[in-house]
Amino acid sequence: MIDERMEEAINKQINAELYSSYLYLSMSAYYDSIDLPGFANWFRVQAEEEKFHAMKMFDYVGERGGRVKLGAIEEPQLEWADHAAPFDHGYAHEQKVTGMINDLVNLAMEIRDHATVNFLQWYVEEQVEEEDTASSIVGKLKLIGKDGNGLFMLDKEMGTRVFTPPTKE
Ligand code: OFO
Repeated sequence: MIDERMEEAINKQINAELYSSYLYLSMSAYYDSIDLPGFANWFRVQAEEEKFHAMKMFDYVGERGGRVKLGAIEEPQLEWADHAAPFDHGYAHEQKVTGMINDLVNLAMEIRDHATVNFLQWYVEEQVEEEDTASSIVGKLKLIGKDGNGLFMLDKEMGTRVFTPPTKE
């Protein structure tokens, strides 16, 4: 049976992951509105990934005899200053999420919930990847600057991303 404090903290994180999904979906809509369909696709796939992160926790709470409690999801930002801004925002957001995951691990350690410490390792690794991916696109966008051809090529590349659910373990 999961400790009540852990249950509550994971429930909050489920909300945060769903918010991430909502935020990235909003970025997808923004890119669609400025005619960068590849970027829009990339964030739509990213939104799916975030939903997967939430559902993995959703299942875990159930497996441990806890109760999932869903709360309201905050309204995401709708507009950004330019085509590069959502990636700066996304990178900063992922760093914030890494902090949240670390806090969850700290709590699990503090209450000696080894099963949850173990479960959360998947997220610890996932956050390394999430930050790395976001920062590398931020870097590419800086290199491209105002070069229209470069942006066109990157948009094309981003359009090829497809969602593949990560393996369960
Ligand atoms: Fe769920 O990793 Fe991004 O937010």
